[in-house]
Amino acid sequence: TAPAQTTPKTANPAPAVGGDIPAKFVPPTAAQDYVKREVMIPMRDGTKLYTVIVYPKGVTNAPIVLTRTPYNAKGRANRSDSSSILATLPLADEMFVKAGYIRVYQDIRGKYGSEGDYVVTRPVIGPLNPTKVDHVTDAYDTIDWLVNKTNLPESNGRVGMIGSSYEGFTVVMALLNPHPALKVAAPESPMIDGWMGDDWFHYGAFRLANIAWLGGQTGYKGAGKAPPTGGYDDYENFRDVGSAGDWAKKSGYDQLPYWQRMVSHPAYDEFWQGQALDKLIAANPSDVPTIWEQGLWDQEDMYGAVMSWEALKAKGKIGNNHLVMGPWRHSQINREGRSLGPFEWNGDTAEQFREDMVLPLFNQYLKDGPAVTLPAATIYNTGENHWDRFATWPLACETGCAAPLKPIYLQAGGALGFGAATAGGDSYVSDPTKPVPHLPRPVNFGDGRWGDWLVSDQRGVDGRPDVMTYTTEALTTPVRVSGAPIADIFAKTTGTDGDFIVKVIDVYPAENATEPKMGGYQLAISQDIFRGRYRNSFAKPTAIPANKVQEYKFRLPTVNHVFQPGHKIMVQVQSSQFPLYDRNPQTFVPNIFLAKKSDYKAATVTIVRGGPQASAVLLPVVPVDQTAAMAK
Ligand code: PG9
Repeated sequence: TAPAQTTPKTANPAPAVGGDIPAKFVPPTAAQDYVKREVMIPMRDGTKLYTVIVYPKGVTNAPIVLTRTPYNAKGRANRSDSSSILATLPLADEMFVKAGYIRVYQDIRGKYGSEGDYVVTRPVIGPLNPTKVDHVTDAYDTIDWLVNKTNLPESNGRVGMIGSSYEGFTVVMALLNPHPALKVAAPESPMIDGWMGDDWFHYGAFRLANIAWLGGQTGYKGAGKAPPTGGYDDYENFRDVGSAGDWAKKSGYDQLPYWQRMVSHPAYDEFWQGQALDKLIAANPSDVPTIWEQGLWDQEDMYGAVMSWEALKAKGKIGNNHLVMGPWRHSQINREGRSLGPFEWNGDTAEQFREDMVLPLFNQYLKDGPAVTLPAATIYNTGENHWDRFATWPLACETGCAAPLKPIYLQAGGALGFGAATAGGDSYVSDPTKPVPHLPRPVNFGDGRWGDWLVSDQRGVDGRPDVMTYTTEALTTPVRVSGAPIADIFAKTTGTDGDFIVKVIDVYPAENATEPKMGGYQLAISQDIFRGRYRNSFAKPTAIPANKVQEYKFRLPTVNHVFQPGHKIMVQVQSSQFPLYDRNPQTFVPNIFLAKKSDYKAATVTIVRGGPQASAVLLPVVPVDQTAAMAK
C-alpha cells in the first residue's frame, strides 16, 4: 500500500488577497559558488558607474579582469541564471573563471545602470571633448577604486583589460594613460578609426549596415531597438528612399545628436582625425603588454587593431605589443571559432586564441605565471589552415619590408597576370538604380548573413555587366601572399564622383569530389571600397574630372594566404556594393548624406589596362616557405 500523504499546512491557504506576487521575492543564493556584487563606482566628476563584480566564493589575492561596455554590464555578466560561476559568466570568460580571476563588467557613463551623459565613442578630453572626463579617466578611476583593498579585499591589486569592438575601444582608451595597476591588455577588433575603415565609413563610403546600431544605441539609455525599415528587402528599402540622409529623416534620426554630427562631418576632417586612436596610441605608446586582435574577415572593425599595431611598430614598440589575426568574423573570438561560412578551420581557433595566447599572457602579468614568449605577430594561414608565428610582419609591403609588393595586372579578355598588360580598357555602366548587391537579394540586415558575408561566394555578382572580373589560369605552383595588398586602379568615368570596390579572390577548382558545393567557390580574401572624391585628399573631397583618367590607390585588408595549385587568382572591380554602403550619386555634391534623388545618375566607368596607367593590385607575394621569418 502507498504511504499516506500529508498536505503541508501553508501560512496562507486561502485564495490570495492582494495578489500572488509577494512584495519581495529573492531566489536563494546559498548554493552559488560565487559572489556577485553590484556597485556604483564614483568617477572624479562625481558621476557613478554601475559595475558588476563576480568572483569565486572564498577567493583571496586574485587578479581582476575588467571590461567597460556600452552593452549592459548586468547582461554581459549573466550568460545564464546559475549557481555555478562557470555557467553564469560568458563563454569567453571560462578560462578566467578556471584560473580563479575576479571578473568585472562596467557600464560606461550614460548607458544602462551608469549615471552621466553617453557620448558615442567619446573622444579624449580636448577640442572634441570639452568636459573633464573621457574613457581614459573613467578607466583610470575605475581601476583605482577596484585595487583599493577596502573596496575589494579579494584582489591582488593587479588588473587586465579585455574586450571586443566598442569594448575594445575602451581598452585602447585606457592604454592612453594606464593606471599603474593595469598590467596587461587585450583590445579585440577595437573600433579605432570610424572613418577610414571601422564601423561608420570605409575610405569615405558610408556603411548603411551600421545605421540601425545608432538608433538602438542612442535612441534609448537602456536596451534599444532599431527603427522599422519597411519591407523585407533592405536593398529596396534603402534604394527607394534616396540618400542615407533621407532614410535617417524618415526614421527620426535627425533627433539623434551623433547622427547630426556625422552628417556635418562626411569627410576626414578634424572631427575624425582627432579621434583616430591608432595615431593617438602611437603618439602615447604605453609599456603595458598588449595583444591586438583582429579578425581576417571582420565585417565591422577590420581596420583598427592591425593599423594600431603597425603604428606602434613604426615607433619601435613591438616589444610589448603583439598582433594576432585569426580567421574570424566580428567578435568571433568570444565564441566558437571552428568555421566561418562553409570554411572549416583546424580546431576551435577562437579558443586557441583565448587559451593559448591571452590566458598565458594575463597569467604572467597578473598572477606571476610562467613567462610566455608571444611572437610579434601570430596570423592564421587561411590557405594552409594553420597558425603562423612571425618574428616580423608584414613579409612584403611598399617600403621597409623584406620584400616589395608585386603588381598583378588586369589584362585583356578578363585575364590577370604578373606580366605587363597590353594597353586598353574595360567599360561598364554603373547605375545607381541598379547597384551591385553585396549579397544575393533579398538582403535583409537581420537575416543572419551579416556575420559571414565577407566569405560569401562572389559568384553571386560575377558575370554582372557592371562587375569587371579578371582571372589567372589555374596555378601550377602555390602563391603565397602575406601582408596588405594595395589596389591601384586607373579609371575614367562620365560622372563627377564614383566608388571603386576591389576584391582579391581565391577561385577554388571547379570540381570538388569531397565537397561538391565548394567547386568553383569564389572566396574574397581581401576587399574594400574607396570613394573617388577622396582620391587626392581625405579631408577635402574634389569632383572627379569627367572622362579624365584618375588613379585610385588604396590599401586592402591584411592577408596571410596561400593560393593552392589548381586554384586561380581573381580580381573583381565594381562601383557599388549595396546596401552595405550607401550609393554614390556619381554626380559631385558637397555632402552625399544630403544628395537629392535627381543627383543619382548612371555613369560609364572605364578601367584602364596596360601602358603607363596599368591598373593592378599590388600583392604581398613572398616565397611559400617562410621558416626564416617565423618566431623561434
Ligand atoms: N562594431 C560595433 C561598434 C563599435 C563602435 C561604434 C559603433 C559600433 C560593436 O560591435 O561594438
